[in-house]
Amino acid sequence: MSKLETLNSWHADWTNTKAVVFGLGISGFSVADTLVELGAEVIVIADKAEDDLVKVLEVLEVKSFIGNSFEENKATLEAFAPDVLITSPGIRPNNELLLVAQEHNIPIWTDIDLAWQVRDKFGKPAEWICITGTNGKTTVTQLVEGMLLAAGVRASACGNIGVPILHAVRHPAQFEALVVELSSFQLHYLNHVEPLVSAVLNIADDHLDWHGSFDAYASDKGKVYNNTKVCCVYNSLDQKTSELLAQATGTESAQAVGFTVMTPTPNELGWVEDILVDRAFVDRADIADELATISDLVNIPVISPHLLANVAAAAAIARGAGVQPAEIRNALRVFKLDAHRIELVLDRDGVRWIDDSKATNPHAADAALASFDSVVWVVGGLLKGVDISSLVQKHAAKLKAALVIGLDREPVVKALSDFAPECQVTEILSEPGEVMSQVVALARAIAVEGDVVLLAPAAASMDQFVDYADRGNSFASAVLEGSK
Ligand code: UMA
Repeated sequence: MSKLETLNSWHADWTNTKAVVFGLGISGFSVADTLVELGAEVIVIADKAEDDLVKVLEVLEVKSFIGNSFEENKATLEAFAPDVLITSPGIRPNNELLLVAQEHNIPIWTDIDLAWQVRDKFGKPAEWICITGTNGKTTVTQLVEGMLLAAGVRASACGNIGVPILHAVRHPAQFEALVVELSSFQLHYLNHVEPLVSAVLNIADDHLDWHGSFDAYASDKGKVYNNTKVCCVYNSLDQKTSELLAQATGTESAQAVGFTVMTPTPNELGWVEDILVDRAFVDRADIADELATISDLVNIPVISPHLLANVAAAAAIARGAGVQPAEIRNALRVFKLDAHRIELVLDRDGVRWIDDSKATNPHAADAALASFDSVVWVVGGLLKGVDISSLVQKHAAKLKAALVIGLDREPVVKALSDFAPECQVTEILSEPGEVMSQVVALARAIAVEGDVVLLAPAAASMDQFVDYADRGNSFASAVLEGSK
């Protein structure tokens, strides 16, 4: 048995283990901190890092090597000769230092793998419910957490959602269930975990520059299904998700359950008009259980088709984890969406101003555009190697105007001129700090009663904003500022 294989418990002897933590962001710091608590010998290598984190590492007596050249990092890695390298998920697989680690047969983990090994800190480990997909991951993760809490299960949402999974594993609340949002990056590096329930919500082009191709991206997402114990949830209207499930291994004992926004067939959850119906977790194929109705979503101002899909997916996952119908309804009644998800900023003079800054890829923007009829569209940013043409083509008829922001404007403008010739297109050339005030001033001159001014950029935000939240806040401030 190799040394790493013996390190399959919080209570194993980690004291003679040498680990390199590569990357010092949210997850890298949680890994270093955990390894110190376990007694391992740790060094941290990162291209950049916040000063505060580096200072805390000094207090923990962890050596860090920040901003060094590749040659220096290589020498550091080789001299230290670690048993394992734990990378931050955002670091690309073709990173030179990761390639060196591979050449030396040093296993590569992320925080998710370490969390799996040490999940028994408080005795009986929490069950893991693992959720991925191109869009809707965070909403579904939050919905499932709410449904488990409504059922009286001590549950915590964690992972890509922003709470490092090691925080949840080490939390004194001793959670019984972890609802783990997994990104394609985390799944790319994932070794072996055994979820109670797993789900791929949908697959569309995203992060193609990181993964190299759509097939590589999709197959990394599909790893979430491997070794699932009880239930694998797929999207009945997205064939790719069921294909990924068919390719998964170790799922023999798991029930395959589909979700849909249409009328469900046996083994599916879906919507019959405004009723959420379960035809999977019932005693006979000809029985359908009513779980909730649209009117239970009292705190959601804009009910979009993708929200209904997310609710059906969450209900399927929660039912798979043993949550009863009444508890699902109770959770839906109190559920609120996070900010920047088809959020109504202002409804004035018949014009609705909507912030869907979370639409960081065309698939997410598609869901937002599908929710409205006549749109002044705020679009653009970093396209991440993804083609926007089919999105423009699909919604051309409802695009009254497009205000194109961001770095990658050229392909957006081209797609609009090729596929939406009627759409009035304006490129926004302002300095980053001025972008949204110019956008709002132009939109105000164009939009009339019945129109929606929709920030759904189909692109990442980091070229002009800190993140999607900053982009959404900047839009909302400009809208509200001008409306005074
Ligand atoms: N770094 C390098 N070299 C590089 C890249 C990064 O040294 O080439 C180092 C730097 O020290 C940097 C750190 O790595 O500070 C950043 O690591 P990271 O990008 O992996 O980010 P973390 O701060 O560790 O946050 C990660 C997730 N980020 C990414 O996957 C990009 C967070 O998801 C997640 O919430 C967090 O772990 C806790 O699990 C964010 C995200 O944007 C929300 N995810 C993407 C998405 O949802 O689309 C995948």
